[in-house]
Amino acid sequence: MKSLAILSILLSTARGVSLSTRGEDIQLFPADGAKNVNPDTQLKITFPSPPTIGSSGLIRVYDEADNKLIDTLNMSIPTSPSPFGNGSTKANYSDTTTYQTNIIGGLDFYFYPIIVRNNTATIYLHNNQLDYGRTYGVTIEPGVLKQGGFNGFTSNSSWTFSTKPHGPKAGTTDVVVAADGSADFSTVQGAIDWAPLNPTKRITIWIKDGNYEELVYWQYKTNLTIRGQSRNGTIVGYPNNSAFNPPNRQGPSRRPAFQMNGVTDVQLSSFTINNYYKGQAESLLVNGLRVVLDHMTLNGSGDGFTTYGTIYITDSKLTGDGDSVLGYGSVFWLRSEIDSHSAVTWTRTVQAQRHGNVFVNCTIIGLDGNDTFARLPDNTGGVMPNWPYAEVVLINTKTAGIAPVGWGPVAGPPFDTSHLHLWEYNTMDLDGQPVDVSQRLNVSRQLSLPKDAKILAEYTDPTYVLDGWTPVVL
Ligand SMILES: *[C@@H]1O[C@H](CO)[C@@H](O)[C@H](O)[C@H]1NC(C)=O
Ligand SMILES: *[C@@H]1O[C@H](CO)[C@@H](O)[C@H](O)[C@H]1NC(C)=O
Ligand SMILES: *[C@@H]1O[C@H](CO)[C@@H](O)[C@H](O)[C@H]1NC(C)=O
Ligand SMILES: *[C@@H]1O[C@H](CO)[C@@H](O)[C@H](O)[C@H]1NC(C)=O
Ligand SMILES: *[C@@H]1O[C@H](CO)[C@@H](O)[C@H](O)[C@H]1NC(C)=O
Ligand SMILES: *[C@@H]1O[C@H](CO)[C@@H](O)[C@H](O)[C@H]1NC(C)=O
Ligand SMILES: *[C@@H]1O[C@H](CO)[C@@H](O)[C@H](O)[C@H]1NC(C)=O
Ligand SMILES: *[C@@H]1O[C@H](CO)[C@@H](O)[C@H](O)[C@H]1NC(C)=O
Ligand SMILES: *[C@@H]1O[C@H](CO)[C@@H](O)[C@H](O)[C@H]1NC(C)=O
Ligand SMILES: *[C@@H]1O[C@H](CO)[C@@H](O)[C@H](O)[C@H]1NC(C)=O
Ligand SMILES: *[C@@H]1O[C@H](CO)[C@@H](O)[C@H](O)[C@H]1NC(C)=O
Ligand SMILES: CC(=O)N[C@H]1CO[C@H](CO)[C@@H](O)[C@@H]1O
Repeated sequence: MKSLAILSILLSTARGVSLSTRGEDIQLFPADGAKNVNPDTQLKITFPSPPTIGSSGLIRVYDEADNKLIDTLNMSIPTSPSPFGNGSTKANYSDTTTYQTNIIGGLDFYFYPIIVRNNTATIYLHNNQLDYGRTYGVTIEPGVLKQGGFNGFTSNSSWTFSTKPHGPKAGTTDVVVAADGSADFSTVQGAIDWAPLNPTKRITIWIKDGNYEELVYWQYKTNLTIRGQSRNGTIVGYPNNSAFNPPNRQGPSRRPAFQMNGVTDVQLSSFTINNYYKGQAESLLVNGLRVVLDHMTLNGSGDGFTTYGTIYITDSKLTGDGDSVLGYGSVFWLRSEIDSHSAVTWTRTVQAQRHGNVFVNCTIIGLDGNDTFARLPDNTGGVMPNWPYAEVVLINTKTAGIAPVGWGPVAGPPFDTSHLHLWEYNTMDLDGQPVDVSQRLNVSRQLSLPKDAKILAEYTDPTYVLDGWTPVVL
């Protein structure tokens, strides 16, 4: 039996190890001595009451075979220029401070080395440091976590575990993620990192119900489906926003909880993505071609969902705090709901792209009672032209909480509004009764039959909206 500095009794249980310290228990995950652990595991310590996170001390992971230091988390390093996500949202390029940094899917992000939820401290090692077929020992210096008599693990043999001998076999197309470590991967990112770039057979990542608090990012992968066990039960999320992860000098946005960049032929189905921060904080950012979202729940704040490329969304729900769809993409929405404060979308269609956000048989709820479908504000103090080709088309939309003006503000330096497509056909209240559109913004337009039959036929066809792609929901 291994010795634990702080412990008088060691009790093994099936799922963890109960460690009695001054009459209090802590539980370790993976359990001390656990075998067949996934290398993407998080480390969890559950206390009798919530621990506090210290501002100094090291967490270190050693390879037991050769005592090689594999990973270090240094709690003296500040998390981010805005560790609570409430500071400046602008990049400060003269700031040379080192912050807690993790490379996720090839991009650097600021991250929390420890997150406490309820009584559990989850320790996030740097991604992709652990390997298959190894035994690791974890040390935690006093002061890293404070609760009761907990004094860390100063011996590198106090908390050890062994990883699986190997990962999924070559040629595997379906893998399962389970937060409790019982499947192929323990994190969504771990499974995505494993997925090959250009598989000739579609890869499906199945996520078992559970709470996956992790920042997810990947780029350039194709032919990939990510499917939750159940839409409400499979929850992936992270507290992140443009203050916590301000823009980098170059490269993609870093503020979403879940982001895919430069992907093709990807489908997300039946799970929930949350961003737990307010501000400019996407739940999801999609930059991709032929991306399907099906039975998804997205919960973000400002710019709650940002789009680039071609996206087909069906039977899904987005909740956001304003500009809830930041829309650069061509997106066909079917039977989906958006609940939003302020403007539901800021759509930035450019002329060459032809199509923006087209909603068919959707529901749009303004959460303040006076919100608008879309706005085109002056974002640059008159420096930049507005988005004169912005397209937002609502066909058979049920609404509540939308101001009588419906659209706007459309602002900025005067521009030719004749190319705007702020169009509605048959907008209804939640009971299906027509709404009064007499006070709509003058640059918006009501479509009607028979005059607009051709437009309506075109805009109810996803292939027309999505640049010739006919989406198939797998
Ligand atoms: C780990 O502990 C063993 C036994 O106390 C010791 O021999 C070894 O040097 C330690 N390794 C490290 C890296 O601290
Ligand atoms: C931990 O970070 C602090 C602050 O940056 C630094 O002074 C210290 O040297 C670091 N410790 C180790 C072991 O790297
Ligand atoms: C951000 O939140 C922290 C913790 O609540 C608080 O101490 C700090 O004053 C806040 N900063 C700003 C700029 O509001
Ligand atoms: C940017 O960072 C530098 C160095 O930390 C600091 O002196 C300066 O006040 C920061 N500027 C802003 C606008 O926060
Ligand atoms: C924290 O505890 C509450 C109340 O028991 C529970 O509803 C919630 O799911 C827990 N949160 C996490 C992240 O486990
Ligand atoms: C993607 O997977 C499907 C089905 O497994 C396969 O038919 C198709 O050829 C693959 N696509 C590419 C581009 O390899
Ligand atoms: C999922 O959660 C939503 C919102 O909390 C609720 O309205 C819905 O009934 C739930 N669905 C299921 C199948 O539990
Ligand atoms: C979305 O997330 C916020 C912040 O965590 C939370 O307050 C809100 O209840 C969530 N909304 C939904 C619809 O889940
Ligand atoms: C939208 O709903 C109407 C009425 O239920 C239905 O006839 C139509 O086929 C639906 N449109 C699409 C694209 O599914
Ligand atoms: C819209 O309603 C919100 C909440 O009731 C209120 O704070 C805001 O001033 C209103 N805005 C307008 C333009 O009426
Ligand atoms: C819409 O109304 C505004 C003033 O409310 C006016 O300046 C503008 O010229 C009008 N645009 C069109 C296309 O009628
Ligand atoms: C809004 C929110 O959930 N904020 C949390 C983000 O995560 C940090 C780190 O765990 C918490 O301290 C915040 O409360």
